[in-house]
Amino acid sequence: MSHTVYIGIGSNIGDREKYLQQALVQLNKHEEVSVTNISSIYETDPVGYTNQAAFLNMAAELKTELPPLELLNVLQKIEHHLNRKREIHWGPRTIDLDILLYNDENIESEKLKIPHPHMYERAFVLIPLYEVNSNLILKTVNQPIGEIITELPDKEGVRLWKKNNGVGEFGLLES
Ligand code: PH2
Ligand code: MG
Ligand code: MG
Repeated sequence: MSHTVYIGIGSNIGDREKYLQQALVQLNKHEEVSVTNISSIYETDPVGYTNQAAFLNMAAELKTELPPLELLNVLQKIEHHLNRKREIHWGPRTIDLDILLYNDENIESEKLKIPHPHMYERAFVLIPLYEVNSNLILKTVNQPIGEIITELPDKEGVRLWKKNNGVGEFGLLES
């Protein structure tokens, strides 16, 4: 059975767009993962640790046969491959790949929490995610995603940077 997964992607070091693009291409190349929808790219003010450069953020929908921890492992390998260093908590990074939702599952392990525990308060996560699937209902708060976004305070920190013109964007369908 194929699982439906939503991920958040971010970068604020170096050629940010290229890191997003390479992460998606590498994910889609994996035999047991397909990227089925992507958002536009947004430029976003840093949240949490604010003394760092602006991020590019986006969201993607995946279909995969992999169970959650194996998918996490694939994402971490791609982060490593794209030169991710773990230094400051919430600090600058070439690439960050976060699992937001995995089907409707709730997972609470040391390595992985799904739904992503901070996603409900973050406009840089929810605005791109809404673009990927505007029908999502976030079970933990039992609210449609559009309603949560309406109530979010910091939306002006999220600005459309490059509009997505279809899933063929970023060369995803080329390999
Ligand atoms: N990621 C963080 C902390 N702060 N701020 C923005 N704008 N975008 C991010 O992706 C981000 C952040 C930790 O993962
Ligand atoms: Mg993150
Ligand atoms: Mg992360």
